[in-house]
Amino acid sequence: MIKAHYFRLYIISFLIFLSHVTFAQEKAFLISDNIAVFYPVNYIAEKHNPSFALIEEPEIIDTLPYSWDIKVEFGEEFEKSMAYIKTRSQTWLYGTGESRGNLVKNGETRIFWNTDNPSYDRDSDGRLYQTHPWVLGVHEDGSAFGVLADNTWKQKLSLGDGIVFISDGPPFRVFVIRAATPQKVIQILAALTGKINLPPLWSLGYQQCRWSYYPDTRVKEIADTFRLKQIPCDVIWMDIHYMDGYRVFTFDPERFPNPSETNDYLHSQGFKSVWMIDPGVKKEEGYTVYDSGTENDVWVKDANGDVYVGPVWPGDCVFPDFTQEKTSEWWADLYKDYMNTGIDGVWNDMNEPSVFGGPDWTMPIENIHRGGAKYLRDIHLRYHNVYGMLMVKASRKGILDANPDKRPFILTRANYIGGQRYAATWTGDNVSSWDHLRMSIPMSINLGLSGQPFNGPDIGGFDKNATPELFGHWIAVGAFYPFSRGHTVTGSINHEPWAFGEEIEDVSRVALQRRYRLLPYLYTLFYEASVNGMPVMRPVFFADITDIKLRREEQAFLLGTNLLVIPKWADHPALPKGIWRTISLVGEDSENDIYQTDLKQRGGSIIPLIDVIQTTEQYSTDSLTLLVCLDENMKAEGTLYSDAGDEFEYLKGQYAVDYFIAEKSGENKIIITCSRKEGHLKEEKRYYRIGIVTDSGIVYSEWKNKKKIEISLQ
Ligand code: NBV
Repeated sequence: MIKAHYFRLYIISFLIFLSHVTFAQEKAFLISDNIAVFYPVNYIAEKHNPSFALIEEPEIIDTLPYSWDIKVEFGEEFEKSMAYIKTRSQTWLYGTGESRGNLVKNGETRIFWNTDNPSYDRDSDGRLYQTHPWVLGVHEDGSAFGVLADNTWKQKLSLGDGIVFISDGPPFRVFVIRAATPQKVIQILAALTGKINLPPLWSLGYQQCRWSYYPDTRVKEIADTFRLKQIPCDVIWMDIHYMDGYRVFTFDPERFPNPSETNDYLHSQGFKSVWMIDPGVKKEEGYTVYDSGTENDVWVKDANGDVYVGPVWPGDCVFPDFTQEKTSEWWADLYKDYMNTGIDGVWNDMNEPSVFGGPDWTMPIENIHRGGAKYLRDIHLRYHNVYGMLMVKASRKGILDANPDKRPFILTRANYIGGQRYAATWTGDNVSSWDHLRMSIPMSINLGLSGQPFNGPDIGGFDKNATPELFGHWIAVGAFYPFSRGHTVTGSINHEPWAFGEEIEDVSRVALQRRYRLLPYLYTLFYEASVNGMPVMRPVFFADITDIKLRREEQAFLLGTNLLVIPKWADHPALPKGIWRTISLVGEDSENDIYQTDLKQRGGSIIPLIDVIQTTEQYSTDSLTLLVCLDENMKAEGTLYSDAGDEFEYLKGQYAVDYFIAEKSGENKIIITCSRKEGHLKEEKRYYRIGIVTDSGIVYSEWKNKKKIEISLQ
């Protein structure tokens, strides 16, 4: 109640504030047929850095044509810079990155100020760990646009009447994208801000975490239990308790006396390991990371020019100033010995940066970042929202330098739009509650609609204890998040798939077996994301952009274009018209099962499956099941991307895109043809089994070592 009251007051004062401002539209240019950039008249280029969001500075091709209908007007008031974009009355708004609440963002107001926000309730203004000053708009007819404020400063976004950005920084430019479909807008955003790098295949497997598994024998026990219970899993995570007194790049001599041996053990059981690194470095002479950082003069300074000191886990800490190139190089170098212990992936946490007891739970906005050849010297207020992004950029470089032949995997909590180029993300410290389970779906979809396809929440919920029922439902859905990791807070009950009794253990096993069977399809979606920026998890309305009844659907979601995931608890979900047939992947009967999500395959599609495996180390497409769901014309098609899984040879052509097509061949017969479309990967002698998806189940053929397979339909 109180929150709602304050929110109303806030909106009223905001509207009064806006009524004082006169907006003026200024210089505008075309960058391509679909992209325009708008500059306020008082834009001073020298006050801006090279864009953090964009991969490169785009070239202007023309002035804005008169017909361009989505315009940006600028204003300034009370030392704030503003941009306003009028929207049509029937416009559905999405995006805004990591945000709680509904899928559709109309009417929302929020602050972009990366914030350590446990349980998402530290503030009522919607701030979370990341900043994506980006809004996707969809008109009634399905045509769409996107608005990107190229601005790192603390800013407010209001979606009450049109789209309004109000920034604490100097006047900023705004990019506007227009296209026939929202899918196209997302692809153009990706062309501007970059795509994910193709992740290692293992990072698509299920991952198990808690704050924290220790000592090393407990880590092994968790790994062994997965194998013993035959629950598929690829990664075990090491949270902060592995460090020696929370000093980054160290290992506790008692809990983890021999990290290489721990990693070797995990590897021998087909697991990878991910270990945490935070930005705060313990201020302690004699600690090599602190000493070398001090020697290299890498720390953020306070307003008086002294090294800024703020408390985090290890006590008093200093913070690398990643705006200086030398700092990023120094930081990257730290990963060399660290990765040598056999660590596979890195988890950058607390990188808003979070400072205990600091103003807004971070460092003072007057702190100084010194910049250098590339970036301006300026206060923290300018750089706060890109601190995490700059950190993961440097981490990625270090990890790549240490293991040049492996694809880096980094998970980050804080980021900025475009940061998908460096790291995957999760949605921070959610709660073991039904609300947060439900909210995880629109959160994840909107991150995907903001350029970050590789994301997911903590399965089971982080804070508090999950109940068996909640955990069962969460893992049933969580098996289909792009990033699929179970995690929980220190002091909570155990949250592993077997921790809630036999029934939920079975539910978890089936859910994860379904994910692993779908890996060829999932890996192909990640490949697509790395090529054109399309999200892996998509809103249902992408299935039919003309059907406005789908625009608010946020319980069900799409994986790619061919698979619809409908949680058991979805209440009257709005589903797309046309042929969508339920599929069973491991013998589950989702119609009668009380936990497993309903999976529906789109008519006209072919989905490749492998058999159930326990780890992606066993991944092979030598035997492939093709689920063929015919459309009304008895046709279907699908693709499969393959490569070696964890190196860069694919960039030199060592990959394959296979194309499958099913077509009618005479009365009651169809022919499935498999052909290689792209890539130089050596063709294996592959065995295929065709599964024809019907309304009453899947009818399987024999395994055949052929590229053309004829099937008789009953
Ligand atoms: O490192 C401990 C936790 C971690 O488990 C969690 O996932 C992060 O979001 N970390 C935050 C710091 C403590 C938060 C209370």
